[in-house]
This record gives sequence, C-alpha cells and structure tokens, in this order.
Amino acid sequence: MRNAEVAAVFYEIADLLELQGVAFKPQAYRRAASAIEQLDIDIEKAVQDGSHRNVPGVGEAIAKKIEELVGTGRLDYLERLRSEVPPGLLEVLAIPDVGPKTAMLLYSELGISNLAELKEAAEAGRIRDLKGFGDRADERILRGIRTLESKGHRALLGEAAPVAADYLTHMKSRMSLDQISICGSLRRGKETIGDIDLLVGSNDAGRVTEAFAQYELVDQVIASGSTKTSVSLEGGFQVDLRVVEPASYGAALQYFTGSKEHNVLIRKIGVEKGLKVNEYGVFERTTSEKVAGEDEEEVYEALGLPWIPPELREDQGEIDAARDRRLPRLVDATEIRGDFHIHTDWSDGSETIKDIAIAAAAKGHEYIAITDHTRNLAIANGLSPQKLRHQIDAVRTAEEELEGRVRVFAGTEVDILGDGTLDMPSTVLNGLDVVIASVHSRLKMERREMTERIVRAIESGLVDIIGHPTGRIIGRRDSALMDLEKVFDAAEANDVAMEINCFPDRLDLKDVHCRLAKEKGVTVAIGTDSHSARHLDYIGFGITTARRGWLENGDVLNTLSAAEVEKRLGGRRA
Ligand code: DGT
Ligand code: CA
Ligand code: CA
Ligand code: ZN
Repeated sequence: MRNAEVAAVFYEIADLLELQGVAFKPQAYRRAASAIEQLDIDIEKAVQDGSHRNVPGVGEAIAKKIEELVGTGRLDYLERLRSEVPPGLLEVLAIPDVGPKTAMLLYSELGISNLAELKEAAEAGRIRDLKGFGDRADERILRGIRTLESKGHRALLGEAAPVAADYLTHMKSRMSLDQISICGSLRRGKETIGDIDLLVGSNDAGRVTEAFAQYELVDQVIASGSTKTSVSLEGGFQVDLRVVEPASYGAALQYFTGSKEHNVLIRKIGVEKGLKVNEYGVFERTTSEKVAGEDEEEVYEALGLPWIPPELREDQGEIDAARDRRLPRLVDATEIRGDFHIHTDWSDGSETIKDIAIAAAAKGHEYIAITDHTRNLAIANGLSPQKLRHQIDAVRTAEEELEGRVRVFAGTEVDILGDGTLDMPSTVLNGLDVVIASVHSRLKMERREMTERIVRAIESGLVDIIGHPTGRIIGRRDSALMDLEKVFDAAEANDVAMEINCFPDRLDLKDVHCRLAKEKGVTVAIGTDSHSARHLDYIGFGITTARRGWLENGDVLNTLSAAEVEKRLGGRRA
C-alpha cells in the first residue's frame, strides 16, 4: 500500500466523521493523513520497523489502524463508517465550497445523497429555497460541479511513458512499421498526461487498427472508425490511434503532437505565406499543390522555420525564437554523465553502495553521488554525524573495489531544519564531495519564513544543490510557499545548483521553474532520488523536464565530467 493510499483512507475517515457531526476527531485524522503524505519513505517499510509511530500526529489508535491497513489492505473502522453515511455524500463534499454541514443539510432537508441528485436539484432551482442558502445558491453549486467534472484524471508522465512504450512494442511485434510514433502531450513530455496518442503511417489501416485493438491489455474499444480508434486499457488509460497514409505522416505527426496552441500559431504563419496546414500536409492555397507532408522537418521548413523540438511546442515563445533562429540547443540524454541524488541501504534505499554503483555504471553513468538522509529524518533512518563519517569510508572502499568502472562521490541529502540551519555539523559536511540540502519538515511555513529558511541554507557555504526545491508532489501536495526569485538570486550569487528531482510525482523543479532558473543564471542539477536500481531510469523524466525548461548543455551540472564536478564543487568546503 502506498503512502498516498493510506493517507486517502484517513482523509475519507475525517470526511465521514465530519458528516456525522463529530468534533475534533476529523482534524486528528487529517493531521495524520497529511503527515503520512509528506513522508519521504514507504509507510509499509515504516510499519516493518515500527517507525510509523514516530510520524507526527500518529498516536496509538491511528498507529493500530495503519498496521491493520498495511497488513490486510482494509480497515474495519472505515467499512463501519461507510455503512453509516450514504457514500454518495462524499462526492457532494468534493465540490468546492460545499462543506460537511451543507452536505448534511442537503441530505436531511432535500434527501440529496449523491452528486447526480444534487445536480438535478440545482438545475430545478430547489436549493435557493433552503434556509440560509440565498438566491444564487443553485448557480454556485452548478458552477462547483462543473469545476469538479472538468478536473478529470490525469496520469503522471512516469506512469504513461512505460504504458505507451509497451504498446509500441506490441504494435511492432505484429507488423513491420517504419512510421509509428507517440504524439500528444506524451511526446511533448508534459508532467501529466490526459490520454496517450499513437500515430501510424500505413497503407493498410485495417490491419494496423486490428493489431491495435487486439493488444492484450485492451479493456474496451471505445470508438472505432477508418482513421481513428480509441481504446481504454486495464488500469484506466485511454489510448487514441490515428492511421494516415505514409505521404501524410510528417504532417499528422506535427498536428497530433500539438499543443493546440502551438498549432494555432503554425497555421497562422501558413496563412501569412499563402499556405494551408493540416494533418494531411502543407498546401499552396491557390493551387492546392502539396509542398510538404511526409516528413515533420519539411513541414516546418515549408513555413520557413527550423524543426522545433516537441518539448518546446507550448506557445511559450518558441515560434518567435524559431523564426529568429535563436532556438536553444536543448540538453540531451547523451550529454548527461552522472546522477547526483541516490539513496542506499544506509538510510531508506534498498541497495548497497556497491550494487547501486554497479547498476549506474551499467546505465552508462560516469559518476554518481551517494546522498543518504540525515538524522532529522528519523523515519527514513537518517544518518548521525558519526554514521555519515563511516559511510564516507564505505564509499571510498566501494569505489576502489569498482576499479574505475564508475566514480562514486560521497555525499548527503542533509535536512534543512526549520530555522535554515543544516542537520549535520560542518566538520562532517567538509569531508563530502557533494552536499544536497532539502526541506523535509514543516513544509507549510509562511512564505517569508520559508524563503529565509532556504536562503540561509544556500548562504551557508556548505551546500552544492538544493533538493526538490518547492516540495510539491503532483496531485497531492502544492509547492511550499516561497519567493522563488529570491531563492534563485541567492543560488546564483552563491553558485548553488537547484535540483530537478526526477521522481515522477515530483519533477521539482518543474519546466517553467527551470526556465526561470536559467534566466537568473542558476545551474540545474538532475538527480533521480533513486531508492533502488530501477529508479535510475527516472533520469529520462528529469532530462525531459530540463528540455521543457529550455535548458542547454551549459545550464546543467550533469554535463560536466567527473573531474570537472570535483573541481567545481571541491573548492567550496575546506
Ligand atoms: P492531453 O491528452 O490532455 O494530455 O493533451 P494532448 O495535447 O495530448 O491533447 P489531445 O490528446 O486532446 O490531442 C492530441 C493533439 O492533437 C493535440 O495536442 C493537438 C491535436 N489536436 C487535437 N484536437 C485538436 C483540435 O481540435 N484542434 C487542433 N488544432 N489540434 C487538435
Ligand atoms: Ca493526449
Ligand atoms: Ca487524445
Ligand atoms: Zn528528499
């Protein structure tokens, strides 16, 4: 069971208790839920060694419930509460501005026990008649329902990418295909994906469509036509397939990659040049003569533009930059020589130093930094000063045993404490090659206090990289409040790098923040935050994020060689 799932159970309990009019207890459950959400380590692992009892807000009763949940996958108490309150009321509670009191009132006065019934009542204008609701209550509720419905579900880039890759493998195993690509938001590398789009260029649309529909993970064929087929997969993804003639493949690739906003501008340039641009090709308006279509690069060329990397196609100035021939030369995977953020079994990772180093060498890394937690993060088995000293020796020994296969830097991910000081004496930090400093506690500070806290860490003269700088977790936790410009200014002045944390639910810094960092002259360091060898592959999501942030070779610390990293970071600490 994942932390988010356990947290969700406690949030639901809080809501159900509130619906029953219970006081205080809901707050206690929410506090525990929020703490579990913010944990950096697996709750299952915490239960194994009993450290879930150290989580703030977790007392005896909640600790027992966590054990039951993790042990059995269910919770009696939750089942009982669910049986006492109409479950549909929780949907009602999800509407912005509808709290438990309102939900209960709607239930007791109008018998409304789910979202559909509420919508019906609001459309019929029955809610304004309730005492204390006012003339515009129906309108307000309907607006809230629309907001809720439009949110929908978006998957993480890191969830969608492997699903799409497997689908491509399936298609290629069924027939030989030269023209096949992922398009849409996934090709652009957005951090969340609405649905997966596949494009195939082929003269045999029938056979392609058949192969597509016969994928073993297809749950349902939602729509099937001659050019477009949509399926839903087990596990909930929707995948759209388009099949076009080979001569239109490049134009279709351009069109279905999007974004819509980028394409609007592309068509406008076409109009200025007397050209019509659509998914079939680029055509002379007057003669309908086709001037491009088979190749995506030709489509841009016909418009007088260089090819624009998909990650930039968001209407964020890329068209002007292309027109003026000042597109960035984006950093790419071949230029990334190492990984700056890796945990081992010394704290909450699962591999030994040597094993993860061997795995990193196999991925082609020239160097890695071992960066385990420090003691403030007790729940993650953070290292004491003495233990970190021992670990430095262990890193040196492991590196010797690896006989030059990969450089292993001794590092740490030290906690930035509430007042901005570091959770490790400088005497120990001075013995390290790489110091990441991260906020793992008290993320809800007010903006000025949080800004000062991080700036203090940056100015300590002990830190090389700020880890997951904003603390956001996609879909679960907003960024901590801070003045990012001030933080970046301090980072620039002190030559401290900002991390792109590659974990799919973090991607922190995110794309637009990377771009701001670049404008401020701040270097970015990509780190996977690996807790096991399979996480090393997350580096690709970090690189994609860097590219979406317009970063070039010189903006990214990981493009330096091991010797250059040593030189650059080595001078900071004594
Ligand atoms: P998503 O799926 O919400 O993460 O975002 P996209 O960008 O993948 O959007 P999607 O799947 O609706 O459509 C894929 C691409 O196809 C989109 O980026 C641009 C193109 N496209 C789809 N519908 C339209 C449209 O009505 N007009 C234009 N110009 N392009 C469209
Ligand atoms: Ca899509
Ligand atoms: Ca789509
Ligand atoms: Zn961390």
